[in-house]
Amino acid sequence: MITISKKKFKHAFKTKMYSLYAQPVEEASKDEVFRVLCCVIKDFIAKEWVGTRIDKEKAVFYFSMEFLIGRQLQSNLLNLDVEHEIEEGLKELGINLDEIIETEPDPGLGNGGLGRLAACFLDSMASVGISGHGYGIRYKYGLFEQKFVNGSQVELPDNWLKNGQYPWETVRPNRAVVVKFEGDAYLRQKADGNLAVVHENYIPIMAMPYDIPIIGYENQCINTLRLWKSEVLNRDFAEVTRNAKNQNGSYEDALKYKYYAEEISQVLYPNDSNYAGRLLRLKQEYFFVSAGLQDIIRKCKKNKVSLRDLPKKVAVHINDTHPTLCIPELMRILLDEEGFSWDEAWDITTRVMSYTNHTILSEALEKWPVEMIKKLLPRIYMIIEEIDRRYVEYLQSKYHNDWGKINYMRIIYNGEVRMAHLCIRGSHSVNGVAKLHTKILEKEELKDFYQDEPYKFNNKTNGIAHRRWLMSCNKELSELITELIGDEWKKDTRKLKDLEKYLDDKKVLDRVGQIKYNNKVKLADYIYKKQGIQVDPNSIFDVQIKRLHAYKRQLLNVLHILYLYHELLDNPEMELVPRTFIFGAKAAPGYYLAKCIIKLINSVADLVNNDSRVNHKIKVVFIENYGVSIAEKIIPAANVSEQISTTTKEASGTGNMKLMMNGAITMATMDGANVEISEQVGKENMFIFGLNAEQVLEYNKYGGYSSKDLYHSDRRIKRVVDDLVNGFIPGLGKDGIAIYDSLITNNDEYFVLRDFYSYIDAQKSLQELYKNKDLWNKVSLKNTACSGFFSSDRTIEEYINDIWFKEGVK
Ligand code: B1H
Repeated sequence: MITISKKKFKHAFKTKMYSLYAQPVEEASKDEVFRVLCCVIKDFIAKEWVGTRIDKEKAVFYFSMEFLIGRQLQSNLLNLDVEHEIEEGLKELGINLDEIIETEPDPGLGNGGLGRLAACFLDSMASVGISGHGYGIRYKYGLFEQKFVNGSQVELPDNWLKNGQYPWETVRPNRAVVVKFEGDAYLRQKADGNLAVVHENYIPIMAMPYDIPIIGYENQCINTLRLWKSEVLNRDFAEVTRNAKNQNGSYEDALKYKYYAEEISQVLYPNDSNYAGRLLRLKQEYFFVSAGLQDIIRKCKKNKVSLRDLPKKVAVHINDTHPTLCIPELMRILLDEEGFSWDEAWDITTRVMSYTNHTILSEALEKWPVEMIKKLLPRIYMIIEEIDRRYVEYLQSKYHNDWGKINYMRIIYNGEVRMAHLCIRGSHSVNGVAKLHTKILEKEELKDFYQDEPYKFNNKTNGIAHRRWLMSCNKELSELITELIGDEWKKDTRKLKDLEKYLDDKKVLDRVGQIKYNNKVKLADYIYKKQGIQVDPNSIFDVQIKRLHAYKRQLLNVLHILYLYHELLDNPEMELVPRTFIFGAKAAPGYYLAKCIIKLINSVADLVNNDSRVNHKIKVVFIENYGVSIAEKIIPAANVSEQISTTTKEASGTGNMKLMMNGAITMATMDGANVEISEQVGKENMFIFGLNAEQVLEYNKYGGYSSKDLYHSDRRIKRVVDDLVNGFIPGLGKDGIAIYDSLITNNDEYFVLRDFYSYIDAQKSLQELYKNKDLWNKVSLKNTACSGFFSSDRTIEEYINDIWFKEGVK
């Protein structure tokens, strides 16, 4: 049992301050206080954090290129249930805990939803008490820091480790492993006539593990997020170079080797939902996959687990296709190092592996050139070829040489390795991340695979860690909930339903409104301090926070703002409830259209915010450098949650769930998990608009609709579109032309104009509801009450029951 009394804490804190910094508490900087606090907490949990249990129970290893864990201090204090003692103890030492919380760096080791989902899953695995761990990369630089210069996005490096070591991590040199790249791989006949695999002249890279504790909620369970850093081998690295490729290794070669090694974990690729087929990315993928699997095999041996029993003891989860190489890498270990036959190794591998698909966007599907894999990973390539050969043999016998189908499904085709196909073939489970998404996978995108092996497919609707996204970011609302229904909801969010008893209780509704208002005041304060814009907490806070992508349609939102601007200028007496439009979004640095849209939003913000005819009615704020810790400030203050992607394109979304849980009302297309939000809360308690999935799929069969016809036939649509190119928006310049072209010249691939009126109508209804304060607060509370389904604890229970611990894979 972990208990920390105030007295014990203060003593430990002062002692640690001396041992680390040789100074009394009064002389410490905030950063020093933060670091000492982390060390004290780590000392307290040291006994419980014993490392991974594999022997007694099954362990889950979640492989992901991204873990967007956010700040850890507050969430660790909450999960350990020691927030109060530590806050009070610090106060007596003259330290304000909230200020210390704000000094923690936010590790941006992910792009968006996929990376944050992995972090929520870690939290939930520990909180439901399973042995579930993360494997990833310790990027030296996380997702870039975003700055706006003249309204355009500029990227700065995210040097999150600049103040020294990350205080939550522990480096474990005795667990380092070697990962082998390049060289020559071939089969050689041994003296006994059997074949042996030779892999020689390779480049050895050291994978150094850095462990971060993942603390379960009030349950003593502490799991590990193990992130690997790439380094030169710990020997004289000039010698390594000599022994490897270059027989006469020079100083220069040694430096090249050092660069080669360290480059691998240098920086996170900043492309959300987009595949960049670069060699370095492939190196990253194999690097952490190989390190992680070697680590698992080592743990099994240490715990005397027979590798035949691997599927009973270990589940490996592949988070999108990025860790696909888990499949051939485990095959390699079992075949080459452990002496299993192909059939035995394949049986073990497929029973261990499971895979989640996170997107159907074609630009996100990983396909690696055969030549690249062959050169970088010669032995792995041989194994992939054999998997493909056997797969084709199977398909041939089943589909009678239907080569159209076989070529469509096989793994290696047209000089490329299709990672999703390898994942499906090599796993026992394939899941989508929301009902609609899974249905589209089964009926459209992966139809042939579903028909071939339907039992592998299943849905796991995403979820969010309600501890971070309600209990810690919105304390006031959490306290009200507990006051009304007790605190069982903290361990079982379905209990939030009990709030429905209060839907007609005027006093409760007033308090719900007051709490939202208080949160809005705090956010308004933050916006003013950070960006110098004054916003009115009485206005509707209308929030769209997510990566910038054409399919997410921030453009639809800003065109609506332009539309309102015109309407107000035309008719100054028009009735409009004051609104603050809040955006937060990073664009991938190479995504031109997305960057143009950022420029557009900032230019419209300048235009509107500085026009005294309208700026008491509409304000536009684009919050710089959106990320986890800024989300924690925005979400509790949101009235409206914009979830307006082109239907079929957003696999799930998770921001939608966070906002709903905090009482924001959703403006949505019937896309991704919005469909399930509507099932939970009822369509009448959100605002739904736009084309449905069938309509979008039907249009797409025939090349879309005609945006030009719509543009020429509708005066108000033409007006806002023309604004993009006629100088109406000062400072926009050529960026407007690219957006115009995407809408008109290139026929509006994402149906922005097609959904425009439907969106405007829905926005009008929303405004009507806001005018009725009691009704608005009622719908807000109803949303919180119905959000329990979206806890990632529920999602993780489903993964446990249907995928990881399922009979047959045990
Ligand atoms: C999601 C990604 C993604 N889907 C490639 N796909 C990446 C793909 O760096 N890359 O190469 C990075 C990210 N991310 C998101 O996953 C979906 O768009 C969301 O709808 C979903 O909620 C989230 C979690 O499942």
